[in-house]
Amino acid sequence: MKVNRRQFIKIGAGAVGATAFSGLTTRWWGLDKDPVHDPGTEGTKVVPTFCELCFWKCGVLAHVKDGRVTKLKGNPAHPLSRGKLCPRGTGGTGLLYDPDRLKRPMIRVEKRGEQVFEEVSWDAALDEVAGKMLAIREKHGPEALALFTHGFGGSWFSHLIKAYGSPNIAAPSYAQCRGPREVGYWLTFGQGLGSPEAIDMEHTRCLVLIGSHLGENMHNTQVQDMSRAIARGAELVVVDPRFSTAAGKARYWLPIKPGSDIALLLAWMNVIITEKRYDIDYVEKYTTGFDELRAHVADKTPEWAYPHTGIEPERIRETGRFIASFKPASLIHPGRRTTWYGDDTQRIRAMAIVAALLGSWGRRGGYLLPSKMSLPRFPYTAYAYHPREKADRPGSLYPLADETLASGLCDATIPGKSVYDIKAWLVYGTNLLQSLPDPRQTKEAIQKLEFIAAIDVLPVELTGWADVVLPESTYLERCDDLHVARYKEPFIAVRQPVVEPMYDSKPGWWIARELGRRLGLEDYFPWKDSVEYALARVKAGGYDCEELKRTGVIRGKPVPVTEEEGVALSFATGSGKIELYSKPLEMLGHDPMPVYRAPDEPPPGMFRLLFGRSPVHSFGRSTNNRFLALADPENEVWVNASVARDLPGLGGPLKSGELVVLVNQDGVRSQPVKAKVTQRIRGDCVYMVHGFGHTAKGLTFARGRGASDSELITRYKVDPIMGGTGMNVNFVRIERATASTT
Ligand SMILES: Nc1nc2c(c(=O)[nH]1)N[C@H]1C(S)=C(S)[C@@H](COP(=O)(O)OP(=O)(O)OC[C@H]3O[C@@H](n4cnc5c(=O)[nH]c(N)nc54)[C@H](O)[C@@H]3O)O[C@H]1N2
Ligand SMILES: Nc1nc2c(c(=O)[nH]1)N[C@H]1C(S)=C(S)[C@@H](COP(=O)(O)OP(=O)(O)OC[C@H]3O[C@@H](n4cnc5c(=O)[nH]c(N)nc54)[C@H](O)[C@@H]3O)O[C@H]1N2
Ligand code: SF4
Ligand SMILES: [Mo]
Repeated sequence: MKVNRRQFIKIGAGAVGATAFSGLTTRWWGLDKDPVHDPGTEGTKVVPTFCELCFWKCGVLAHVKDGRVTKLKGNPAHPLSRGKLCPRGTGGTGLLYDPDRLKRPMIRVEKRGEQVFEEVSWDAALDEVAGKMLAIREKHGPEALALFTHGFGGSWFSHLIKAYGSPNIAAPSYAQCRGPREVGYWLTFGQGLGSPEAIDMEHTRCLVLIGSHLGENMHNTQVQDMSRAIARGAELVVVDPRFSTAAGKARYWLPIKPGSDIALLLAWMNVIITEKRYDIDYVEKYTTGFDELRAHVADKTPEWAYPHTGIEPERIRETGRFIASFKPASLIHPGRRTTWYGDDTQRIRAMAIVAALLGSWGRRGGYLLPSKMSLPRFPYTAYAYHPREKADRPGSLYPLADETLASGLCDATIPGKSVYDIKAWLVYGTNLLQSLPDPRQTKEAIQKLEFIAAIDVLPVELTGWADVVLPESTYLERCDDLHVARYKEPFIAVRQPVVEPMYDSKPGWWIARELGRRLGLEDYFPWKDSVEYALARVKAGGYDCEELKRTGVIRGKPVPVTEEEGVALSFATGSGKIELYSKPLEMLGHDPMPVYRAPDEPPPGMFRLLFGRSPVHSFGRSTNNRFLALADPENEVWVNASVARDLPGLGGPLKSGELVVLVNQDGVRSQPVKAKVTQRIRGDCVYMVHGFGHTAKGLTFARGRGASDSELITRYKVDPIMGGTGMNVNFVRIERATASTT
């Protein structure tokens, strides 16, 4: 689609706003009343729905005029958007009208990965997929098929695959994202955080961000809460090897040596305990293992932590005291993508233990106790019982993992690596070649498959390797299941079709049902369409369907969420208390309390590769979005300014804007990418935004723009507690791009 001049100017203004963000402005960019990305005009029809540009699910008011979506605004009635969207959400029309969208079903005609397909009818494509699924079930059993799924529409396919009989369903949002966090908090407090996290950033007096880079990570509600808290005078402490956007707002920025957070956290515990700055009554009443913890950290002084973390003892002492002075309204943000170094569950445990010492779990300004509205499930035939264990962790290697490991299912596809082999993949809404570590290994696994089908909206790297590609309608063209949120304010939200599906795309519910019919599973799809399905659930729950359609959301009654509001704190751990000392970890042969072990040092001349988010992009899913690309068309590699002056082998100082190639420890070379020479990062690491450097032919805009961190992540450290893949363990050297590499 062409972007007209007016839109361009408005979006261009957004890019200016982005630069100003880290400066003096107190308004968080992109969440202002007049969203900078707002490209369009008022509609003659406004349809409430919810966003899928990321997984946060903000409420959207979609304006429609003459059959086109003209503007996306935040729904004021929706607890996650409160009338505002993040820049990605406002730019959602850039996906709907992306000229590169998958338009028709396709069957591969050349070798896998060559990206040569033939367009076919839906009947031909569905017959092919169902035929292969029946053959796999016949030959190897249903569990030989794995479903990889990410995104809200994936629920239809999870249902299909459970009915088909496979337990192997996984998303990269667990073992590659928040898995260690869920397990670390669950081990400590008996409960994970889930999504959206119920944390009271709005009322916190001191927010501590350990790597979490809110402001670049644009989870809308949290950015709004952080912005309000700061406007109210709340303090911010940021621990990050890089001067993040949030660091620009912070009282303290601690430029920690990558991978040494456990040392800092142990030293904070030392200060808080030896100086009796913890919440004595809370610790007495609710925790177990305090004496062991006190002994464990007795020698973990700030002086001990200094050489590990690079943070001066006085700074550690001062910040430890500072954070404790706001207890219990002192919030250690739990983070989200916590798969960093392989010791991640232990780092999260250390964060949770500090939170417990501060008494902030279940307290105002700390962690809230969320609830969910009750909504009956649709009455389906029960799934048949299948006795085989999941293939992702043979012999229950990671008994504490509470979801399936996507990386484990990929491993199990290489013959002989698991209790049985995975032979076929169905991939819904996840670009595994960018989201699983070591894409070389993912390709090797794909080559072993008897069959692979992908359901996506864009021709990404992964769909290029599929045998059959099924084009889904975007979130603005379909209705999905209801979002029943477990949150501080419980609510139920609906995704309604805003416009008719474009091209020959079909909504996921239809694709799943049509496959179900061909597999003899029609009993599991006893509804006409997803609207009938959703309304049946709403009616069964006793809620008002008309209200939901009109406003997009039904809000539950406010319930108490803190001890101050009358909730009696209880903990679903073995001891019924907050476990500072973890017996389950001890029984499984792990450290019962976090122990610091130094990560490997970068080899001489190399730098640790770190990565994160652009405020206007979601992973690789939005880098082909022409609207969002106007604000951020390509990524850059952040290189420390002092280091850039004297890089080995470069024959002269490196300047911002020069093209470089990163070469990792295994000799893998990145695409050429611009250097950003800056004081805002430590000298032992480099940093880039994830999701660029696409190679898929069909992404005519994003292809070849910037570099891909994923290509360089050929190594990872597996978390021995839950199987997460720590991905911050790769090193790169920097070469100037030569004519032959550009
Ligand atoms: N190297 C590296 N790896 C990472 C990360 C990283 O930062 N660096 N981050 C990790 C994290 S935190 C996460 S959560 C995961 C995320 O991993 P993924 O979920 O794989 O994220 P994306 O790469 O955005 O892939 C999403 C895919 O969904 C498609 N899609 C978008 N909307 C729809 C839709 O409505 N329907 C369908 N069917 N498809 C749709 C997009 O076109 C794209 O192909 O990756 C993890 N892996
Ligand atoms: N705009 C936007 N927002 C998003 C997303 C998106 O794609 N785009 N994705 C969403 C998803 S699924 C997730 S999981 C989150 C991810 O966002 P977060 O959970 O906030 O961040 P991470 O990816 O874990 O970490 C990135 C930050 O950690 C710092 N870091 C790296 N190594 C270390 C270390 O050793 N110690 C410390 N203290 N810091 C370190 C990096 O410099 C960087 O600032 O973002 C969410 N929000
Ligand atoms: S945070 Fe942004 S991209 Fe994510 S759901 Fe909300 S508006 Fe959409
Ligand atoms: Mo994530």
